[in-house]
Amino acid sequence: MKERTLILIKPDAISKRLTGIIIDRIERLGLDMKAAKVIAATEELARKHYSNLEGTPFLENVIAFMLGNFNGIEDHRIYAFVYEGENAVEKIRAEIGSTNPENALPYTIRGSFGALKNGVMQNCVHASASPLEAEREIALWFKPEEVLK
Ligand code: IDP
Ligand code: MG
Repeated sequence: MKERTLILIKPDAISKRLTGIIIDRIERLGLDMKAAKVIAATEELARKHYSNLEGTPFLENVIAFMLGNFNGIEDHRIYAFVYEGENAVEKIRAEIGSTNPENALPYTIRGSFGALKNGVMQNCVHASASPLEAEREIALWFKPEEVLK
């Protein structure tokens, strides 16, 4: 089924200059980019985005990480994309690999470039975990008119 998904290139990947290689890997999945922006997340946006982590001991570190204030990362940018295509959610989740970079298969994005640092999984990329989550997240990061039909 054709579906949409939200991809975020996180501050760790941006500071490591991995943007090009990550977009290349995503493009090779055969999905279509429908929206793109450079954004410095507000704390409010980061907390809404990661509302599923409420109550976990690592939430505050994850928020700081997403704001570009963690482990010496001094890059506050996030690159946000909407991609669309057949089974987009599953295809991109397989390409990025497991949440913990230490468990991610070596050829995945997180397995290749991620790091576990001071208790935070600096895993380069966010991708929505389900079509329902994707629609919620796309509405957080984009206005409807910013996403091509
Ligand atoms: P996902 O990014 O693979 O969908 P989620 O469980 O939604 O994984 O967690 C969101 C983000 O929170 C992860 O990408 C990672 O940066 C961080 N995170 C998740 N679980 C842990 C943990 O156990 N320790 C430290 N950071 C974590
Ligand atoms: Mg998730």
